[in-house]
Amino acid sequence: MGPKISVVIPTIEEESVFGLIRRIRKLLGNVEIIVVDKSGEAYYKRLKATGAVVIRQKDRGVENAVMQGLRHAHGEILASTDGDDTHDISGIAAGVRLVQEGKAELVLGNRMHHLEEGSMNGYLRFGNAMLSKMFSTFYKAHIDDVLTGLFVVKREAFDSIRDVDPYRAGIAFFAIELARRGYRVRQVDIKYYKRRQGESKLTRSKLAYGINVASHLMRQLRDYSPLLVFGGIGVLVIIAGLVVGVGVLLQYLHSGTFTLTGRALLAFLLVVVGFLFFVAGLILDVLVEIEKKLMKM
Ligand SMILES: Nc1nc2c(ncn2[C@@H]2O[C@H](COP(=O)(O)OP(=O)(O)OP(=O)(O)O)[C@@H](O)[C@H]2O)c(=O)[nH]1
Ligand SMILES: [Mg+2]
Repeated sequence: MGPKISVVIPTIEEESVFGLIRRIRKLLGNVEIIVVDKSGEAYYKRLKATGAVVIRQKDRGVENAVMQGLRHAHGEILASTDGDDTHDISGIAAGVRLVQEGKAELVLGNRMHHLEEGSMNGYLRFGNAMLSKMFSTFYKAHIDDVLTGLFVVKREAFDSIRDVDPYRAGIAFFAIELARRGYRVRQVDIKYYKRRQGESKLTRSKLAYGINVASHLMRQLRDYSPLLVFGGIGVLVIIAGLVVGVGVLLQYLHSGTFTLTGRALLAFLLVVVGFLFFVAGLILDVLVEIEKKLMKM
């Protein structure tokens, strides 16, 4: 017998959920299925009849829904996939294998190599690519689809964030929070289908989601790689100072006179400020390293 698996499905009146539940059982056998529902009474009754655990969501947002479901889960390995049945659920089995083999604590289903025609528009593809690139750079991972709706996570990793209040970033919330705690994030390729039924529940907020993911990634950069940010700014300012100062030096070498006082002062200031930025980055970097060590204890 393999490990106990729990699968969380967020849904708002998605008709596809019923077929999805059947197929998950067929593919994964005896798994715990937890549906987090924000729909009407009739739909709720039909959900209960499937035998899945059904949680009625009181607050809003897909990340809150998934968080609630995961908090209720009993599995050793936890997973989540969208209720509109657009993600290829064989990705759950592949993700479980990677986690079991000890190769990652979080596995994201990467849809970008197998997009069904019409499943994702150009804006979203571009935005997703940008955010995934940022994520991969900051966390030294190789992720192409940080906005995916399918993921698998090891219980112990999830437990480290179970009390965190989700921010509005969809599944990227989980990826960011786990990566910043040092858990390894990998991906498995999955197919992505276009919606067969119903309408998008996130359409209006997609831009807001994207901006929020970007701003949280930037915050991580500021908090967690201060040497890169402050050191980088410092180096740029020092270079600017040197560029300004070189004219003063050339004049002095040529004519032996020194008339460009304002320019010299500016150059001097820039170099000093740049140096201070650099030192601040170094100090913050040491503090962050200490904090990271303390968080792991
Ligand atoms: N419980 C719950 N489920 C939600 C909420 N928002 C979205 N969902 C579900 O989360 C899944 C993802 O939402 P979608 O509307 O499919 O988002 P999307 O995939 O970006 O949009 P489409 O490309 O149109 O499918 C779906 O199963 C939704 O029903 C929410 O606030 N609460
Ligand atoms: Mg969808």
